[in-house]
Amino acid sequence: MTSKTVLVSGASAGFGAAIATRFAENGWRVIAFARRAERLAQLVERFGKNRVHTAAFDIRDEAAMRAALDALPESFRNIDVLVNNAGLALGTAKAQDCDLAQWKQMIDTNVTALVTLTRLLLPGLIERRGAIVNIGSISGTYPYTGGNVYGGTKAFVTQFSLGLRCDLHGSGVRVTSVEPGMAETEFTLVRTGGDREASEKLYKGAHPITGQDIADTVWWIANLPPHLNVNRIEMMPVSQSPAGLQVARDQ
Ligand code: NDP
Ligand code: 8X3
Repeated sequence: MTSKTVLVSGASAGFGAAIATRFAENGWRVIAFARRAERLAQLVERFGKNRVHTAAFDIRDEAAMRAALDALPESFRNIDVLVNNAGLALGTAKAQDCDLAQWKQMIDTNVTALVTLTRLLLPGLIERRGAIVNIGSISGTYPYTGGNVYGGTKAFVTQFSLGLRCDLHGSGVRVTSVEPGMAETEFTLVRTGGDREASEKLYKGAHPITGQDIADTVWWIANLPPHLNVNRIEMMPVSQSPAGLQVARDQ
């Protein structure tokens, strides 16, 4: 059993819950962040307070983030691995029809909160020659109609991850951007404002990526020998592939 510590943002559902569970099952101490306290409490019920520490707050709230980090119990303070997973897509409308407030929420969550948490943890990660795993998306590489700002935030995550690699050169800190395609989580429920039918329809018969698949990947990355850095991983379900360009013609 290891005595290492991982911090997982967005650990109340989907990828984050699966990642937190995988690390806790394998003896790591897990710090789990998200807004829904009752979901985070399930991790504590399962693994106990010595293994899992939770903090329920909105990751867009920098003061709350700082307070949560300041309040970490002594045994959880030495974070070895940061998994920047909290994030969301809101809406699928074309840019010209989008709600500006939703765009700002995606940027605040997927970009601003991610860089804030990273910046606050960098000194400790450098001290411990730790690792950062950022959850990007194929939407940051392959644009699709209605992906607009969501895809933009994920392109940022990929490029920020690569930039961190440059800045952390020689520090021993590893940085990986994990960029999944279609995965069945609460993602589409959130994106559609709770439309369960739309969510089920999207994933039906597609054999999408699962939270377990992502947990396997992050677990593998975190446990690689210290001389190896996986820069980027792009993954899709076999059923999904990129689909070409569109042409608007004169009528
Ligand atoms: P889920 O909706 O299942 O989980 C999202 C997690 O992020 C939840 O734990 C949620 O917690 C947390 N979160 C969202 N907003 C906030 C906030 N303001 N403050 C704190 N926590 C927040 O989706 P996924 O597991 O699919 O998504 C995880 C990551 O994976 C996201 O970054 C997403 O963009 C990315 N991704 C998802 C793909 C997919 O197809 N599912 C594919 C590629 C990437 P709570 O609501 O309790 O706050
Ligand atoms: C989620 C994958 O293709 O729905 O990031 O944007 S996709």
